Amino acid sequence: MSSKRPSSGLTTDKARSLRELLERYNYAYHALDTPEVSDAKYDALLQDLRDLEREHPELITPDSPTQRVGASPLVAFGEIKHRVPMLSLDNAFSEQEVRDFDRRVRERLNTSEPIRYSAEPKLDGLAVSATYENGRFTQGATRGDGETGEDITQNLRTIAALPLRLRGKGFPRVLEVRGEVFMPRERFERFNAQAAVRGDKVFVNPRNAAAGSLRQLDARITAQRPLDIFIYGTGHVQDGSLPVTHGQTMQSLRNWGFKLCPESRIVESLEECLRYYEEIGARRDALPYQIDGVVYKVDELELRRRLGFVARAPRWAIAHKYPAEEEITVIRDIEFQVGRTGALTPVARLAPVFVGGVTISNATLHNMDEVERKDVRIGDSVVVRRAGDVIPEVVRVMIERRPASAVKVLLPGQCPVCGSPVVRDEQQAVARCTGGRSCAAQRVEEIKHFAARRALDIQGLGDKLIEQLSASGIVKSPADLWDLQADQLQQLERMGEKSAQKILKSIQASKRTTFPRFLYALGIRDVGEATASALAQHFETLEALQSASKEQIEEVPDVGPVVARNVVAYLQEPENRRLLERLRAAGVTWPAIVRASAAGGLAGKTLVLTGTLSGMSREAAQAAIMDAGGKVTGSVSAKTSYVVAGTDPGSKLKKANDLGVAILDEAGLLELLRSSSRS
Ligand code: 9MJ
Repeated sequence: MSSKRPSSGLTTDKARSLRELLERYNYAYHALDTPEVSDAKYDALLQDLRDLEREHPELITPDSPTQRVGASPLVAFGEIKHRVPMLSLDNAFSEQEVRDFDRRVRERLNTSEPIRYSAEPKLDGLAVSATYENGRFTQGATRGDGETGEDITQNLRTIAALPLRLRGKGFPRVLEVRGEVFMPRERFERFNAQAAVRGDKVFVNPRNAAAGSLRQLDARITAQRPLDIFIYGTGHVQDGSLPVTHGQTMQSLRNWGFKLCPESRIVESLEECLRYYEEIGARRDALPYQIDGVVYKVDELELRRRLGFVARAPRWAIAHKYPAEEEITVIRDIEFQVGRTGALTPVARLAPVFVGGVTISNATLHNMDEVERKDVRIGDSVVVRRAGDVIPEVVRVMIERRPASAVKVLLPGQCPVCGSPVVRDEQQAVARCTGGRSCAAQRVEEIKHFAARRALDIQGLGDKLIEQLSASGIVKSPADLWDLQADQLQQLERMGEKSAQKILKSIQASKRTTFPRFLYALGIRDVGEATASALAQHFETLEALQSASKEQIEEVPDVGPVVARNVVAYLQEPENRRLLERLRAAGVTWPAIVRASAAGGLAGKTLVLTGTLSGMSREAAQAAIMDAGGKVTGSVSAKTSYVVAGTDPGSKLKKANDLGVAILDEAGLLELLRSSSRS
């Protein structure tokens, strides 16, 4: 802790300018629903001011943004004074801060027992209050500054999820509930897409869409907005009583007709809170609404009363925040990357920004159609998004911030890497370099794809290394990998003898593969893993596939004329034929594809599962095999009929290879099950 020092003119100025900046951002965010900075940036500035004020308490003014919550009411709405203040929540940005919170709670309650909490997603919407008298909805209000909110009775009334009359009985004569109004993600996207078509204003995020919709003076406009509401607490209660815990109160509210968040639950300890945070975090993107954290609230209302609150936040609750998934930054440049099939992908070079837990400086713009549809220009301020492990992307442009100097990008006529002409298909959004393997970028990407985990899975041969090998001219084609010598590898930067030997070894090991993986590794346009697998199952051998006509290839399930044409074109190309010959000569092999026996399904067959299956659980696969009459065992022997290899297979795959046991991938297993049930 730093000691408190007297404030100088400089610190006074700093506090003032921070306040002015925060006021401006606050007004733009709350009153205009048009944020000027991201939430994370705002939070960081507010934290700076809090720190400054903690060190120099004499600088605190009553109107400092640290001393109030939210914006003052819009004058056009009537004001409503909250009979019970509408509290906001303190934030925790780390596990440690949550542990500190729990410790403070137990210290104040003088207990070492675990505390029971309500754990709830923290919706990113607008907090509201709804009052019922004799079971009828009479008044709706925003939080406003926590003491006084805006009268949005007519607007709230338009939200279908909010009951106008309570069901059942036993509710207090006067009952005020509190909750969050939000726009579900899917509805938000649909709404924005329609607004864009009409040329109307689009909302920056679902939160602003909800706030902007509720703040309509004309409730008929609100009624057209796809809003939803979850109730998460109560306020003023008169002539009647509620249960003694939050959990039981929520159950009563549910019975009276309120909509609650289905993910909320009661947990028994701090550790369970932290597990809840991880669990909800992992599913964050799959939830139908936007959340920015989870909330933990002491469940027992008597304990809450004893804990009380400080300033505007209760001591009995805390919001545990997730890293922001969307941020605002500036596009410095737009460049084109050339992929394996020559496709040109526009990539935005960004002013570095911290989002989704990492700093990013590039985001994909997918293709030119997307650039045109979103009207993205160099110099634009944009919302970028990075969620989970997905590639960061530009979500939308903040048109209102476009500088006069913003520059449109055009599709280049020539490949930026090799100079070959670029063509853009009439129906296709994709533009392609026509250079083929004469283009260095396409060559490198072909090798990367070939070596990738789901293809030949050459461990240790990463993208960077392939780029080095390609740039130095040592490896020009996937087939060159088998001619690599240790001294060639050792010439490269940061490559010792040991690493070089290890890579050579894994290149050798990758020779033993499966037919589907091999087909996929070739990188034939539009032939993904599923198609590769279907082709392998159907033709069984490379020779059979090579001599098949386009029409014969079209007979494969789910293979259409375009894919069939691409396959034939690839296999007929002399350069590709040479590549296949060289790969076979280098010793790339796979076990023969074995078909299911015609009679009796899988009766008498023994299967071993290894690795992770993407489309089904191991239990489901096991059940399906047993249903078809087969047996599943844990270890591979010469008697094993098939080894089913998912991603990251273990040593069982190697053993199967060594023993010459037939290997299926997931698609192969499905095909086997299908053909067994047919017979
Ligand atoms: C949200 N935003 O989902 C609270 N909240 O409780 C939940 N907000 C809250 N609870 C007391 N689930 C004050 C705010």
